[in-house]
Amino acid sequence: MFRYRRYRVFLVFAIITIFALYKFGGSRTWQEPAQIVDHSGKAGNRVAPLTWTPRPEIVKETRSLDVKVGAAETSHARIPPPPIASAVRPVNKFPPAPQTSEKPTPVGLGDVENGPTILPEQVEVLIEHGKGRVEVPPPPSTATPIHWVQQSEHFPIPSASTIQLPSGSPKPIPKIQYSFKEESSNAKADREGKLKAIKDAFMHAWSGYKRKAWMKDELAPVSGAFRNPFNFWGATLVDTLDTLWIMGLEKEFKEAVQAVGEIDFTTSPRPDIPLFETTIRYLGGLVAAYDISGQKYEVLLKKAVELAEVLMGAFDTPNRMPITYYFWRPTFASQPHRANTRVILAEIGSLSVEFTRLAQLTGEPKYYDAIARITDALDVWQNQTRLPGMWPTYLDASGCKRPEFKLTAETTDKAVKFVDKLPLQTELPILESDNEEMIPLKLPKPLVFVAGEQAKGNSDNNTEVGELTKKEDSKSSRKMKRQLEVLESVLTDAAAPSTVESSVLSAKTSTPAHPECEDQGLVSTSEYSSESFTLGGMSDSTYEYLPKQYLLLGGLVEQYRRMYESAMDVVKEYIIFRPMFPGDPDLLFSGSFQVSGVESEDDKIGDLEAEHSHLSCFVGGMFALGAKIFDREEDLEMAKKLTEGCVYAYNATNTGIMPESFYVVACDSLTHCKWNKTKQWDTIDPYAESRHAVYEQQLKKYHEQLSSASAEAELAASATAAPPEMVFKAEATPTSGTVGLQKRQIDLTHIGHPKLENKMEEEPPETSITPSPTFPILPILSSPYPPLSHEDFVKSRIQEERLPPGFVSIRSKKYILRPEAIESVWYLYRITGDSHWREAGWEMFTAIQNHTVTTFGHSAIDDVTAAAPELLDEMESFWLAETLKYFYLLFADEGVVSLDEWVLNTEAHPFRRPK
Ligand SMILES: *C1O[C@H](CO)[C@@H](O)[C@H](O)[C@H]1NC(C)=O
Ligand SMILES: *[C@@H]1O[C@H](CO)[C@@H](O)[C@H](O)[C@H]1NC(C)=O
Ligand SMILES: *[C@@H]1O[C@H](CO)[C@@H](O)[C@H](O)[C@H]1NC(C)=O
Ligand SMILES: *[C@@H]1O[C@H](CO)[C@@H](O)[C@H](O)[C@H]1NC(C)=O
Ligand SMILES: *[C@@H]1O[C@H](CO)[C@@H](O)[C@H](O)[C@H]1NC(C)=O
Repeated sequence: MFRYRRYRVFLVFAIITIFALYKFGGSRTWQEPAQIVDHSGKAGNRVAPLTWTPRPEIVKETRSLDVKVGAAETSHARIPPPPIASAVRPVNKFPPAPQTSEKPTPVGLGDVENGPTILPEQVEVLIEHGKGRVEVPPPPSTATPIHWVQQSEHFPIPSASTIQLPSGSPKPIPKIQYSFKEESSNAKADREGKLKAIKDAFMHAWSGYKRKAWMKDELAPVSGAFRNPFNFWGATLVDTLDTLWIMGLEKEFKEAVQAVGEIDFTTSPRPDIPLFETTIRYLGGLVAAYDISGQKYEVLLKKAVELAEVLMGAFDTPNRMPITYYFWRPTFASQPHRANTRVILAEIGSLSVEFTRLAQLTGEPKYYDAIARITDALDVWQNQTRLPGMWPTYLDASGCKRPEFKLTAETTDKAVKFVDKLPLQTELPILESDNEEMIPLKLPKPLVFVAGEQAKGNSDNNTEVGELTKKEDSKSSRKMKRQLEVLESVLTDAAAPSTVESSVLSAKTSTPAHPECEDQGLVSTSEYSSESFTLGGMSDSTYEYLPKQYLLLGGLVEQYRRMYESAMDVVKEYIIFRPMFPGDPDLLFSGSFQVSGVESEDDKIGDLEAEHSHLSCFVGGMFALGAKIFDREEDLEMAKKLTEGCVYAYNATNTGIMPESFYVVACDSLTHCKWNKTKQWDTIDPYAESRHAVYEQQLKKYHEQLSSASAEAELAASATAAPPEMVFKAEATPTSGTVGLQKRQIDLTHIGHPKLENKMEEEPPETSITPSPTFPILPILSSPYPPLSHEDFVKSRIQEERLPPGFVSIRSKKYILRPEAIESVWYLYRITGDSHWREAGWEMFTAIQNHTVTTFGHSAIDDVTAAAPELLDEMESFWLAETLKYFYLLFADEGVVSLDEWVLNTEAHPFRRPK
């Protein structure tokens, strides 16, 4: 205690420093209180700062285990597949119309008559993809399922300011599809044979789903088990509806539509709804199935509206930017929230076509308003990002700019008081978060400081709950962040004492007050950390939806064209690159561009990362579509080379399937490039020189130690008259010509390679001065290993990683049945009419079919470079919704889902374009 007091000043200073660093450098994820919008309808009229309201419910609702559970273990108590007619689950009530004056209904009430929807034998576990994390729903015995309840909005849009769908007749848009000629009967027979093979593959997987996972989110295609990562609403069922129709499987379609009628979108064992995935898979699936089947199956639209009403709650924030992981249960949803300070671009930027089509079909403008506001916000920000024209993968959507933190005498005083109140071990509260994703997080008891008074800790049951976005930082940094947030609240409160007092008084609780926000638009998550700009994962469909939304709106909103064109001009300059491969094929890849937060000296904006990922293979199709509708001829040439890049990457591996993500060497120019092996080798092994330099140093030191040890030994020997020769046994020769890599080399060159890591376990040989009874014990000396030569190193990397020619490394060797490559191949075929694309697509199909087919369906595989990859027992809903649909459409008559009549969302769901 005494020492603690003595070092208090330093501690205070350190904390303030850390805080300041954090404040101006970090990103924040908490939900902030909002400025209240007057409920009487005077939008924007600030009344009082809200207090930070506790949300105690969630923490009880979720239990989580960090247990690895094989898929097979999840399959207990499978529900039998159809007949559907006998499974009489009550169809849920159509959600009530929005009622602004109505108080939220208490949890679960009004659904009692329906009984629990989770039956004891239905207890299932939810597995997050690739994480092995398991979430257990609340015990079914206690379950009266909690239902979503229509909330009155905290931040309503006055009906006069609702953004309306554009009116007027659609503008003429250039024809997209090639004018196909009549085919020969030979060609027709060949094509139909292929079409049948694809349809057979589809039926194989669809029957497996029906038999083993009916109405579950996903089939586990090897074990015959199932998973429910998408709210237990039957993701595969809904996602596949329109594929059934397109393939002419009318009986199957009707059966599936009937099952859709039984889905209850107002409840789920999962506490949050992933807004983006739910929109593209479920909402898109329902709306497209309704559209493509001639708008005759009303239940599809009814269910789409039921779901959309739930999702609309996520948009009830002060700036109307949605909460991307929406905690829908009434206790939480009824409170005001802000959008997150760290949001993934694609998750906020690609909701537009689904909500727009729903608005068109229902005539309800609020669905269009919801996404038009996001477009407007992206539009305003587009030319002000660090790479103007594009948006970074992460952004702050909260709309809340924190007041500047100023260090004053008073602030320091508060900090001193804060430190005094810390537990004796001077540790800030340790916060728990034992899961990576979507699990509510306990916040520390808030500490409140009122000028001149003692600190009050909150009562134990007033635990705060925060949300975590997916793909968060590491645990420890998160913990640090939370601790600093507590501090921040203390310090910023101190900076505005009157606010603290008044809000504490008005709330009559010990909930901490928060500083008011200044309004702001979409901004970077942090001023100083680096940002990534890409068309790949986390950004992709935001760009993809710009031309698609233009089409869906009949060309009546120029904004989408403008945004697309200014983005693509930047993309062509910074993101698209030509990869260097032996034989100099003329291909293009879409990589990513890293912009650091610190200004560089040499005017460099940032660095290209020559990565190519399967997700970014959609780019060719987008470029081709944009080229046609916006009359950008040059883009069509790029589209061909981009799509050719993916075809090339498929053909490059042992399986004939492209890996999830890999690195290559980028050429300096898009037009000229010569294969340079030296350059590839240098990229694979950039540390050869320093590796040798370190070795020389170590060798020098070793010899020095050895001779000093020898000298000591000699001294000892002369003192004891022992024969001095013994000493020289110590000079063991270092082993040369080692095959494996050793620790020191790896330390420098390690790039996360498990197979090499194993070799590090071998200890280097040790030489020591052999002690004799008359000798003093001398130090043990290790001789350094000679490092691998540049050539040996590179060759062993290429061999061990099975790197195809020209590859530098493979970040993920998986193939998880993704559609993006065949998607672009299909667009290119429909747009250019070149049969080359059909040939390329058929190669892809046979390769995928050969390596992924299982007893019950098709499975993701672990390693596309292996001769016989392992099956991962996963079959995402997009396999039936997208991948097989695009394969089918490639060989179907070109009039089926013509691009001049339909626009497809990012999950391959076709919406009818206005005529
Ligand atoms: C928790 O809150 C309830 C009322 O909300 C109160 O009666 C109880 O004493 C509190 N528990 C603790 C530990 O403070
Ligand atoms: C952004 O910049 C592009 C190109 O410089 C321009 O065409 C576009 O109009 C700008 N957008 C806005 C909203 O200023
Ligand atoms: C695929 O790769 C092989 C070599 O592995 C090559 O001979 C063949 O021409 C390639 N096919 C295409 C279509 O590029
Ligand atoms: C090949 O790459 C190396 C290393 O980047 C470079 O020094 C060399 O000049 C290149 N050779 C040619 C022919 O461009
Ligand atoms: C797929 O398998 C068939 C028959 O086993 C074989 O003829 C064909 O070459 C394989 N295709 C690919 C791309 O692996």
